Amino acid sequence: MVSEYIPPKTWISDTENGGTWASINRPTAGARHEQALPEGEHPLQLYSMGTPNGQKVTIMLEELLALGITQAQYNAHLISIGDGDQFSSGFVAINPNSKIPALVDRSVTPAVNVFESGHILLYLAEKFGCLLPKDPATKAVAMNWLFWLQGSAPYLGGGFGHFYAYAPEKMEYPINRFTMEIKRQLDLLNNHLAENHYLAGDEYSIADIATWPWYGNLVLGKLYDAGEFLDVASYPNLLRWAEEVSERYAVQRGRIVNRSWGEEWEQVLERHSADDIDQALAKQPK
Ligand SMILES: N[C@@H](CCC(=O)N[C@@H](CS)C(=O)NCC(=O)O)C(=O)O
Repeated sequence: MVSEYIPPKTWISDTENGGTWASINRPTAGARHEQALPEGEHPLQLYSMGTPNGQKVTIMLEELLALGITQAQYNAHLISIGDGDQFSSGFVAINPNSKIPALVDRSVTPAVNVFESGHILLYLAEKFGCLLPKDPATKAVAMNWLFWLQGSAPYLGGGFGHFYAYAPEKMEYPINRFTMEIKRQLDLLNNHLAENHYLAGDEYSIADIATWPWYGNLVLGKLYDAGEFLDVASYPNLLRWAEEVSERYAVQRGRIVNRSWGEEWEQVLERHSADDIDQALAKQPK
């Protein structure tokens, strides 16, 4: 296929590209409107949405609470990215990159702003001394996979997911290009998980917490509705891991926080206490 598009000498932003997220895209950074962020009573304030990047942090916080770490109590405020909440002056002051998730740790003075989901996981693991292996060699394996995820998931979300699910039309070239890469990534995870129970070996860690919302949800058919297209049944070790992680109490809780779509029982728009999640889960059909 030969493209009829001839790029101009210098690109200018003068067209609507029509994709699902087109209305929020602009080629400039910085705040677009003045608005302060809400604040709750807990030491940790999370500003997020229940996308895979958002789920990483709410699953982490629920894992910490399940371990009995009460200092991990948090308020999770919804940042609706389709409505442009990430461009408010309050959000940009915490994360100049205008992407969810962003965390404010008010348990220290001055308060610490943390952005980039992988960094938030590492920050919390180090702050509370858990979910990151202590042995240096095993810690290095966990960090390898955490950094792998942060570098690889954009090919899944911004590449495959964008062209397969969100682009205004189905285009063969980008879908083929990103499907090739995603199937290579799935094969990589499947091979690694044939030899390892979790990504860093025997210990469940922030590497699993970062990876499950993307690749776990994908192979369980909960992301882009692409299970059949990607033939996920051909990755049995990855499926075994995805199912096992999805059964964790903290994962079942964290995955529904700041979520504004899906079934009613899986939408906890804002989480200010454990009760907000309990009430939603109670509505889950048995
Ligand atoms: N590398 C970032 C990516 C975060 C990200 O892409 N967030 C998306 C939602 S999953 C977002 O906020 N998009 C809004 C926008 O692009 O304006 C991280 O891991 O935190």
